[in-house]
Amino acid sequence: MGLDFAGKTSIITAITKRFGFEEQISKLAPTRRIARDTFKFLGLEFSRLDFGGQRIYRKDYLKHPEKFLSGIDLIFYVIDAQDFDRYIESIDYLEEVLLFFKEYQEDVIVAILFHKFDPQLIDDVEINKRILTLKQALTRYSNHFDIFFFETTIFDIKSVMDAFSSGLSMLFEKMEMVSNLFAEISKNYNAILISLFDSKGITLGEFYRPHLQLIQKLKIYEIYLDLQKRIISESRTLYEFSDKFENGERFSGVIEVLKFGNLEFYLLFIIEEDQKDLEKTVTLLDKIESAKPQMENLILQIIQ
Ligand SMILES: Nc1nc2c(ncn2[C@@H]2O[C@H](COP(=O)(O)OP(=O)(O)OP(=O)(O)O)[C@@H](O)[C@H]2O)c(=O)[nH]1
Ligand SMILES: [Mg+2]
Repeated sequence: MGLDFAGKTSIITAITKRFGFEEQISKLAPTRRIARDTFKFLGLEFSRLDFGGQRIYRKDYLKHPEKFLSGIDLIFYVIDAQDFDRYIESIDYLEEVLLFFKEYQEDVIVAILFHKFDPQLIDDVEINKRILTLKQALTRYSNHFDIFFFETTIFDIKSVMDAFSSGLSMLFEKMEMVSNLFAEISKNYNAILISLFDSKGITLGEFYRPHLQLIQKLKIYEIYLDLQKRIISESRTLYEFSDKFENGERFSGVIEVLKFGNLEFYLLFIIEEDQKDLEKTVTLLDKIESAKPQMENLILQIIQ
């Protein structure tokens, strides 16, 4: 939900396509009423509702909230972070939506997306200040709701996928286990990153080496997206690779496909390369690969 032009349909398009969505997004028309679709995650089917945000639709939803809002488990509320002039209008709408949930159904999870936070704005003082002020104003809802904030932009697909994955993971308490386990495992491998994705690229859990730079995360994610495509087209279950960051630091990685019935997951493991002793790196990769049954066991516990 969110005002018209906030970027809701763009976000859904980006999440669904993941590649080459730019052209489609540049031509989106305003959503008429509610656009519904479904997607699967961990074998469960979810309904997704894209609430057209034009004023006349908003009025309608708020007039009969029980008809439109009942049964919703998770809201992604999208705010156009660049449009300062409409912050108040956007918060007013959010407030009215939350009022319904406060009265009738308190267990909704609310993810607030400060969207259109485009790469060139990351260090912009003005927008950062404005977003911070909004966050402070919104924390008063945390007495009643689980409320979370994200900065997103379609120019960084990872930011959108992260917000979506985090939102979904809040519906699955056990998913916390994955990230906790990865943090534990990482110590034995000098890991730069360990991530578990479903086939649509939703993150089930991840560990990053502390202080890993954003640009390095994005580099890894890009490689991952590319290799995942290749794994599917070549029907592989394992892919090893080696690459380097802009600062010259080299890393080795392995992607493993884990299958459960018709569900598929992708485990991405990235470790530092030991330049002086490459044999050590190879041994580590072998160790990771031999831990596959353990990983499968863990995922089985989560999806059951
Ligand atoms: N700069 C920038 N523009 C974006 C971003 N995401 C979406 N847009 C643009 O914002 C405009 C509105 O996007 P939509 O996704 O149609 O907005 P909406 O929230 O679905 O609007 P309604 O359907 O009317 O409720 C489009 O021109 C998009 O190209 C972003 O991250 N950054
Ligand atoms: Mg729309």
